[in-house]
Amino acid sequence: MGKYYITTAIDYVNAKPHIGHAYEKVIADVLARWNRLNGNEVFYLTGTDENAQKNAQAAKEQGDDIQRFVDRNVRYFIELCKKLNLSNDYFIRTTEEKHIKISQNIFEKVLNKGDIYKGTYEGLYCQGCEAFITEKELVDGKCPEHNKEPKYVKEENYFFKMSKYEKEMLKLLEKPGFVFPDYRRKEMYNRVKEEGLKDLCVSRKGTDWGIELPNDKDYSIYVWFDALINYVSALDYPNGKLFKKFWPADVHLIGKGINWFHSVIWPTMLMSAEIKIPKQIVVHGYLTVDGQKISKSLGNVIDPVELVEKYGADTLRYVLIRDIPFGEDGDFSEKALIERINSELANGLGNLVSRSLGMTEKYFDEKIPKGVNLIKFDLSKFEEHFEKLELHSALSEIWRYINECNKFIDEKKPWVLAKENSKELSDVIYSALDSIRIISILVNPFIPETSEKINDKLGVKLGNYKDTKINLLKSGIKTNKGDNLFNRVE
Ligand code: ME8
Repeated sequence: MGKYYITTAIDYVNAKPHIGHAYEKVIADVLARWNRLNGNEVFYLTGTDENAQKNAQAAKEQGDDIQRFVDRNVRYFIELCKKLNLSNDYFIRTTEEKHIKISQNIFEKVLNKGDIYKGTYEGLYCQGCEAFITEKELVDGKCPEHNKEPKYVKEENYFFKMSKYEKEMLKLLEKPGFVFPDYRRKEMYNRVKEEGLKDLCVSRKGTDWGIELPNDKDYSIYVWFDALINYVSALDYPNGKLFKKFWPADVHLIGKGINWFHSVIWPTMLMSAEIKIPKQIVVHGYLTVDGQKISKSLGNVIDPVELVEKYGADTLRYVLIRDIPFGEDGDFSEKALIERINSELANGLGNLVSRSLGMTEKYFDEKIPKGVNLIKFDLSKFEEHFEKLELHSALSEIWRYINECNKFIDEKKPWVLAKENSKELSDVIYSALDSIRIISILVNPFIPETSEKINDKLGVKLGNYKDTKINLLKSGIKTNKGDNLFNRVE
């Protein structure tokens, strides 16, 4: 049995969560559950990035006390985890005492190593990114990510000698592996190669929000420096049991806009602090809504919690994964969601389960008949897709299997076999039920609640991935058809 530590980005709490946040958390949950299914010991971390100036700014704009504002918004993110049925093992808040202490410890470690010095910062700062930004990165004088003009700042500040780690960084990014998809690695490699690594400003002066510098009360730690540390503070670095067991992380899952922070800044911080670097940074694309960038001013910010309340967690989880090839940008629309519910969830999977259990009820007195599974399906493609993080293709493989099963029933016509008193009937029904059992395992990482419901109907327990072999379903168990898994939406 191996270990698997997966993290998501921690979200800013200047507003409620949006569908992009939900998307990332669902992908991480699919990977966490897939690893548990394969017998690994998993730690799945998510949480909130609370020390940012933009959080403080948003509170002030709403005339609220910062702490109260942040506490209130964090609740929406915790609620989202529950609503989406995420299996996270911890939810870190960067205003937690332990995180504050550990961030200060690491800052001090880097300082004592001689990797932090005082200097003057003069330049542009984008509050949306919470990052210093160069003229070169601007488009029409604005930050392209946030479409806002950056602020000019001139401050005496503390700097981290990131430049010292340039060679080591190039070596890390030189070959495929550290960043996935590989074109995201190349982007980072080329940027370091072309621009070189400059020292990084790691403090902000005179702010009334944020973690105090351990060596200077007039400053707070630059929010990205503390935010990245969440991945080790959550595990109680340096002596915690969790840290010893789970670090280095197997996957930091993040969106494409924050790749530089994770694939370049974070490793250099770790190199300086003499902590092992994570195994892989996995970068997903951005969601648009009805073809447009998610933005408050466009008024297209969809509340993922409302979607779950309307359609159910599994439906939203399914659609988010099914519609978007991993790594690419993708679009979310309620119309596309409804189409998928009707065709793939209600008709495809829902129909297979309800007709198979209905016939078990009718012909076998609600008991699983003796038989052999005649439906052959090769899972190697499914596994391959999963390993390559082609999650949308892994799902379409499962649906290929579901369609095979439905076709098998259509062709065998159990209702005719029943009339003819044919011996084949029990094999046909057994085939459908045993296949449904296997499908309940396959879909488990994606739509866990549905997976459980199928198991309840069959009267079995989920089992591990290795139980996806055929003919493991025991006969004689009492089944329970119950309600439809999904209802059609008109
Ligand atoms: O960046 N589609 O927080 P955040 C998909 N606090 N993903 C999106 C997205 C979209 N439209 N918009 C944003 C931060 N994301 C920092 C992270 S980690 C130590 C600190 C992704 O709330 C984004 O790329 O702005 C990031 O991975 C996550 O959502 C949180 O974004």
